[in-house]
Order: sequence, then structure tokens, then C-alpha cells
Amino acid sequence: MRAWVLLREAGIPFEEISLRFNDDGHIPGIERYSPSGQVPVLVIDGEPVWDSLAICETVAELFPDKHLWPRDARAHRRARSICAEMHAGFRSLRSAMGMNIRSSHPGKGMNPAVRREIDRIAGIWQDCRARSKGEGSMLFGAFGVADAMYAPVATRFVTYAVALPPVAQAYADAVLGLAAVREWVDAARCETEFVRADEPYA
Ligand SMILES: N[C@@H](CCC(=O)N[C@@H](CS)C(=O)NCC(=O)O)C(=O)O
Repeated sequence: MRAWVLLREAGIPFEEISLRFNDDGHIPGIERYSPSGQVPVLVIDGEPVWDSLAICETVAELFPDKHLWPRDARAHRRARSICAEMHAGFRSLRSAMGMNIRSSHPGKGMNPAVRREIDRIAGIWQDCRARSKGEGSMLFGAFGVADAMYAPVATRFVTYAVALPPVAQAYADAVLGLAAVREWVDAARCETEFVRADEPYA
């Protein structure tokens, strides 16, 4: 979702190849595209770039005019840090509240470790919005890599009906309102595949 939302929301054309997951979460055919055996992978001039953060970094570099990182150097460093924190962390949340746009599991998956991570995410969002001083509605004002990286968290908070403080909720609503996110969510709701490995609460 992250790489797709970044490209789509930034208006960068790409060809999408959709692969099906097995019940155990593996992806037959992925070896043709991705050395890691995982998605997402972006093939540029026949060469793969894999891992969502690497793809986002690459896209931002290839399209400097899109300003997908904040222009201000200090804000850029903060954006990098919160993206890395998202990418490498929040493991309790990710495992207890797996991403599942099509389903609704209010209250499922909550435990003290997940609660702490949700509070940390809400804190990051509130801090970014406070520093943006009312500019735009995204973490650093205008849409960028950080918003793409946190978009799947916003969909998780809907699936598991996680209550957020008002500023964090306003940001989640803004992300969910992005055209690219709405397009992704609408497409996810139309899916019919059931991947056992991703459905602990079904
Ligand atoms: N850190 C990687 C994680 C990629 C990842 O976990 N991909 C999962 C789907 S979301 C996958 O390809 N699973 C198939 C497998 O591991 O066999 C990223 O952000 O791109």
C-alpha cells in the first residue's frame, strides 16, 4: 500500500502487477520480480527496488519536483526518522492488528504493548501536526513519504476501531480522505481472496 499510495497520490504513472498470496502468506511467481521474495517491488529499467522504504526513497529521488520529503532540512530529518521508526518498529501493533481493510474487528488485538505503540503513533502525529502550524493536513503540511508510510496504520485504526485523540484522529481522517488511499481502500473492499495467514480473527 505504501509505495502504491506514494506513486498514485504524487501522480507518477506506473504499471501494476498484482500477485496472489497463498494461504501461508507466500506469493507464487514473486521470484521473477523480487530478490527478497516479498512485495512491494518496483522494477525500474529492468532493475528491482524492493522494500517499501527503499522504493519511497527512490521515487522521491527520481522525482525531486514532487517534493515528497519536506523542503526544510530539519523537517526532512524528522520525516526520515519517523519513517524509519514506522518501518522497523511497531511490531506488537502489526502482529496483533494485522492490516485488513475488508474486515471489521472492533476491540480485537488490543493489549498493553499495542496500546503503548498506538500512543506513540498518536504522539508522532500530534507532534508533526503541531510543528506544521496548521499548514495543509498532512504530517509535514503537504503529502509526502511520511504520509504514505503511515497510511496503513490509519486503515488499521478503522478496522480495529481504535479511538485517537482529536488531532491524531483529524490526521487519520485526512490520510483516509486522500484520493489514492480511497482508491486503494475501495479496491481492497472488492477483493474476494481469503488468506488464512492474515485472518487471525476470522
Ligand atoms: N519491510 C518490507 C516488508 C515486506 C513484506 O512483509 N511483504 C509481505 C506482504 S506485506 C510479503 O511479501 N509476504 C510474502 C512472503 O513473505 O512470502 C517492506 O516494507 O517492503
